[in-house]
Amino acid sequence: MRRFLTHKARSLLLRTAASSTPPPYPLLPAIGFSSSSSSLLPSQYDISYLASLRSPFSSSADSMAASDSPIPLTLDTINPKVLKCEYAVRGEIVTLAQKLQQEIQENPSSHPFDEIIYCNIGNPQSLGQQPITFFREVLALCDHPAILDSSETQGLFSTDAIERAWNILDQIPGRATGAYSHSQGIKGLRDTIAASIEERDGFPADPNDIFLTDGASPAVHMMMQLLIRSEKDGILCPIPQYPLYSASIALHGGTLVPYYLDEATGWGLNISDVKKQLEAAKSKGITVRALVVINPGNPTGQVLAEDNQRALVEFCKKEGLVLLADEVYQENIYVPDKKFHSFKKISRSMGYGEKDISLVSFQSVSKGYYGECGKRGGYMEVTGFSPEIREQIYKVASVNLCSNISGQILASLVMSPPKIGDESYESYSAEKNDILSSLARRAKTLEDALNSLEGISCNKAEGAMYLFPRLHLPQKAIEAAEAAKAAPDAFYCRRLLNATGIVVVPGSGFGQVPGTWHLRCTILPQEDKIPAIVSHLTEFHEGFMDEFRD
Ligand code: DCS
Repeated sequence: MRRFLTHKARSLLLRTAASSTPPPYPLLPAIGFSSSSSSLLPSQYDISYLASLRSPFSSSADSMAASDSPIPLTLDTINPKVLKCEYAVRGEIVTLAQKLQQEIQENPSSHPFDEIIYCNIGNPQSLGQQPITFFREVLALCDHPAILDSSETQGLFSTDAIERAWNILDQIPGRATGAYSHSQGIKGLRDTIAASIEERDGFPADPNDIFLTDGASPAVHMMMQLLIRSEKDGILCPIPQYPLYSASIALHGGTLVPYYLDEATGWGLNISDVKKQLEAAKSKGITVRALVVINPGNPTGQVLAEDNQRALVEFCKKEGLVLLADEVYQENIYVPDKKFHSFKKISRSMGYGEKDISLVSFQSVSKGYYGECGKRGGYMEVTGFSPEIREQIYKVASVNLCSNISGQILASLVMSPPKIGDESYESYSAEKNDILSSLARRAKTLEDALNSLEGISCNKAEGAMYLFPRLHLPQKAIEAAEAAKAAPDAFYCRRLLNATGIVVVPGSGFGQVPGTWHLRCTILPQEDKIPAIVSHLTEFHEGFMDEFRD
């Protein structure tokens, strides 16, 4: 396999390098792109991506002939949808960062920095954020119920954590956390989640509408699997978008239909643009089936105004589109004048019920103040689908048997944390407020620092975990990027990494208005690291601008 893949990767690399200059982002002309088009490669514009495909295999390759390999798979024969799928958050830039990290470990003076700072991914605990004590107490007790009866446990764990663990275990048949559960998740946990949604929104929620999943990602894939029949099926997605959506649409063979968020108005949503894009897609023979909205936004950080939300609900109802509402950042809001309103609450408050709109809301334990990404918990709340379709969703969920039980327990905990009067309440709220207020300060410091730099403009992070500044790059830098066969923002991010050890993701991985360049930087490094990040970023940026000044 080694030599054959190496050979094929190289030949694809050469073929790609020989092709004409590409457009800036492969999904933007997404209306009508098809698996039979020329765009079969993940990023045919990014030569180094293909180079990275062969890197693990390259050592012994050169001396071996390819054609005698018995290995059946080549890049030409695997599912082209897999080749087409891209996921920038863990893409080429991270491969480079890992290489640099290895080099620093082997020789600490090999680079002008002594650590890699991962600002590429929303993974708070990997950067030192501590888990919420109450959640972990309950998880630990559920995982090892034998200690629940021990007298020492009373002194070590809070009484409400012990009580909650008993409650949860009582809801699990045989108290067996190591057993498969119902494919939608443990019923008692779904009851808790439904009750908390009801409390959050002020409208009824049904535990039978909840599907517990291993994070929000599998839930999104499940819905794409249900919706997409062929490349003629389109999904409206915000641009910029979180690349789970473009990746999942590519994997399932559909067409991403972009609608653009308006950077000039703080990444506002203009419903007339959404309508225009829908009409353009229809005129190309695309059947648009659903609209994705991410609120608060990733990578853009905006919190939608209520009237925008109502306009989207109205639009989806009128056009018969399923509304896929990604609400995983519902706890991450940093500005006092904005609040989270679920799309379910908005639609119910407009008087629309199950019969009027098909709506899926995604939630995750990975985000918020809890940041439990590695526990893989989340759910989708599915409303407004007929019983036959619900059965089909259930069938797809059941193919995976069930989501992991710790993730299920955590999903119930984040939706139903300690309440006033519970023993843990004070310490729980202190931990939560510390994290959220620190995130707000970090967002503001980074935003101010970026805005103080020549050629960078950055909208406020009203919510979520990211800043998405625009880079107004000098023409000479754009030409240098072209010469290096990289998108200008990828070129900038690579230079930043090589100079400072800071890992950010080029805007081209999320989609952007053609001809504009951005990067995405998380606000997650611990607060004491922020001043150093700001000074390294500033120093790098000033040097970069001087080097390429027109
Ligand atoms: N939806 C959005 C908007 C996200 O940002 C993420 C993860 C997910 C869904 C899926 O997360 P889970 O599967 O863990 O629930 N955010 C990625 C990101 O942009 N950085 O880190 C991961």
